[in-house]
Amino acid sequence: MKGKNDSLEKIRELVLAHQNIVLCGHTNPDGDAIGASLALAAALHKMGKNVQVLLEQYAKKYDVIPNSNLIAQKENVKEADLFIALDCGDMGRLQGIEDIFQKAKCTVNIDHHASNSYFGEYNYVEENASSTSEIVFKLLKGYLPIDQDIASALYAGIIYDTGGFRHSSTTPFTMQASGELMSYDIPFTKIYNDLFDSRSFSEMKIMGRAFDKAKSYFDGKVICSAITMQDIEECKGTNKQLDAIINYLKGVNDTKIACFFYEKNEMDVKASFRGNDGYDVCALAQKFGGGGHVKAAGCTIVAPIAKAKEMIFQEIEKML
Ligand SMILES: [Mn+2]
Repeated sequence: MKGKNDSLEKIRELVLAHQNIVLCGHTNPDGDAIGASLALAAALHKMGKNVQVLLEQYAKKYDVIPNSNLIAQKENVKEADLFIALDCGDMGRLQGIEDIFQKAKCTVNIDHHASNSYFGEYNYVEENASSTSEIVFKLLKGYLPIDQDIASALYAGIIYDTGGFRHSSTTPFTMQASGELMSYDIPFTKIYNDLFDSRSFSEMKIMGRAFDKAKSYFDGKVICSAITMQDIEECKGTNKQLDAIINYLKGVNDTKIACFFYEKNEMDVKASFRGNDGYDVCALAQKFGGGGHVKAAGCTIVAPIAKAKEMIFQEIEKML
């Protein structure tokens, strides 16, 4: 599956050569997808490009990331001369906008997921990068504009994907880049607090529900919880408020693999996984058509929760 990378120079050339540019982050966007997309969009906008960003609606905590005015509704998106997918591991992550991607004159895929399928005409995938935002920083630095808002967006993306510089994907370069971004006088305390330590009342209630329903399996090696559409409704929340739960499950002492399931709709169950050292949950997710990183991955399964869980647990048992 591994493809060949084009250079960042080549991608800069493409950006300079095109005027109507559409950017998009993955479906159900997270801090990195939003940060990378809005940062690159703002830089291109500053250069006088016509930029439109496609991002699905996201949780309020991400409002700390500037330049959301560059987000366009899908219906209003003109034909793209250049389409840049950010933080998308495969075509499936471009949910609902594959048609715009396919009609674009030129396509670029910038990402850091190990499972990336090199679906762009041009590709830059660095699986050792902490985040797509870190790659966008490299793309911009010294060549394209960076200002306080762009720096804030990139910093937000980096801290989001590294869990605040904790995950093993954090490198000396991650810290150098973040230090440099900090020098733009960004509100780093607010960014951190908004991303990691703020939530709506309904989100807190859903978290409580998920923790209450959590169960321990395989002598505590696996912690699993599941949330139904009914749970979400009873807590007056949405399924955009579930991101934080899995990390708490993983934090239970001696957990090897954490699983979190939720009902996306009547048909589909979304499964998220976290693995501790030596447990490759990306390989697990790939068995069900998903992907991600070695220690953090996910997939969507067309089955009721109980059935999805049974299928996943059959695979997990082999891994333990
Ligand atoms: Mn990412």
